[in-house]
Amino acid sequence: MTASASPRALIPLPASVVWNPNAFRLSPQTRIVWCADLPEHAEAMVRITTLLTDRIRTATGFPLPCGENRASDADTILLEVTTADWQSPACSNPARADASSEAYRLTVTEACVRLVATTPEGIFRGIQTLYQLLPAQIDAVEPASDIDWSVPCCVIEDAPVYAWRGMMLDVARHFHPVATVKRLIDQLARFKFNKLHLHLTDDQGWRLEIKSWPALTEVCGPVAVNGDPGGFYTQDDYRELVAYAGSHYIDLIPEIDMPGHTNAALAAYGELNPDGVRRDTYTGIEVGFSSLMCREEATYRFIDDVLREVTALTPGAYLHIGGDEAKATTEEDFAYFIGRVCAIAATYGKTPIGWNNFELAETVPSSAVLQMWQNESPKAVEKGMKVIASVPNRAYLDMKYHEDYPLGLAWAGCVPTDVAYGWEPSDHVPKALLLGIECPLWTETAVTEADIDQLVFPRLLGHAEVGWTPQALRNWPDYQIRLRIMTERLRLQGIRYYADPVVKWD
Ligand code: TNX
Repeated sequence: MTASASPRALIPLPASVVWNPNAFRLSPQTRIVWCADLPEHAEAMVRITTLLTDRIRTATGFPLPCGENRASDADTILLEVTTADWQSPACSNPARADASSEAYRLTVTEACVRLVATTPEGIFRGIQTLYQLLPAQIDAVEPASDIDWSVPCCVIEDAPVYAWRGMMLDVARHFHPVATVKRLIDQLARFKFNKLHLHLTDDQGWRLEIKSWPALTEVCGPVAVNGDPGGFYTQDDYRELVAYAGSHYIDLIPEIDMPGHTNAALAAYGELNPDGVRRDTYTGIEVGFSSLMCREEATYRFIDDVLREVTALTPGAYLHIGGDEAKATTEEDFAYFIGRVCAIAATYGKTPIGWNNFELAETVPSSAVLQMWQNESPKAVEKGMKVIASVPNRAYLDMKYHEDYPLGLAWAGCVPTDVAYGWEPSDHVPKALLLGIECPLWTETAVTEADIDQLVFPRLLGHAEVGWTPQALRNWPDYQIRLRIMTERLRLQGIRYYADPVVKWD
């Protein structure tokens, strides 16, 4: 097979790419080496180098000697973390002073491949680009023969436009096991996402073991929408997910949704209800009927315990506290409640994130983050709060592709693949306040891994580019060509994407 038989495509498109003639060819003698000018980066670089080497060894069957070495000799792939002689690529977003931590420069010549960044995280992002520059068989689980393992010569300078590029998975409406979440993390990493938000609790289910309140998962672990099988993560499972995500430079953001969306807690513990009586478990998909008691200290003892245990499992800076659709809570109670919960999050050293309308509560500090699931949020802008844009008729992965599509909901309209690609978060929030984007997958209708695949792919790839690539470089005709090439790789990996007819596939 020749290189031209396996076209290359980059998603998200880097900030700058210069293609040069000729190619670097992997051979059985190719060495993979790393170096770092700070000793604290050594451990991460060993891990990243091992990940890269294992992947290439599996696909090629080549021995590929690897280790620490500074030399970029012929037939070498060099991964170099340095702050010394290297200016990180300019980031087009003036709001991003920290952009350089994910920036990288990848230089491919006939002799060698050199990937440079100021952090191991930057190297990790750059390696995803290198995979995309290799033939598609790099993703095969069995060694492939007769492949020209070439990488086209180029100079790529790259950094993301937005710091927050996330996806949300609702595991409360339907539970999704550790293996499914890890498989999703693999894909998120390939497309340079850096956040995975897990919606762990809702009216139907409670999916994270809380040792001080065991009935949460005993009673509402097994419950799911439509009476489907449920499940929950033990704290060990959750730690495993945090570590797996972390090794892919993805932060796991836990969400405990409150004061609404809490029927699972109310069904597990009578003491959380005004009459002291446990509520029935719930398998429907209506929203807005449940509320914690906002003026009872019992509620805050519960929340303190839950957030303490969740914090102990969470190395990242953020705790998502929900706050959406609290239709069974009065406005005054809501404001009082949100203020109390933000204060609890602060005692555990975490920055709270909430959905609209939590920003309307006067008690919300301007240091809290709004996850915006409306088209705009004037109050958050007035308060100067940082915003994650999850505009539903663009970013929601659970909206149907088209009216007759069997999976998904349509309350925000349909979201075909071109719409999921062609949006710009700064049309909705001033850029200075935008942390970035998140595309939520609510799972009322997503029961199986195949359901998740079809709702997520290929739309996720469009959001990857919205979050990473400067708007001026994005265009739908060019993207369709790259998407076609990339979906071939998804197919090789067993990802059951939806071949949306709005895409020109041939
Ligand atoms: C709205 S968006 C919700 C969820 C539903 C979703 C279905 C938001 C903060 N809340 O409770 O699952 O719609 O699309």
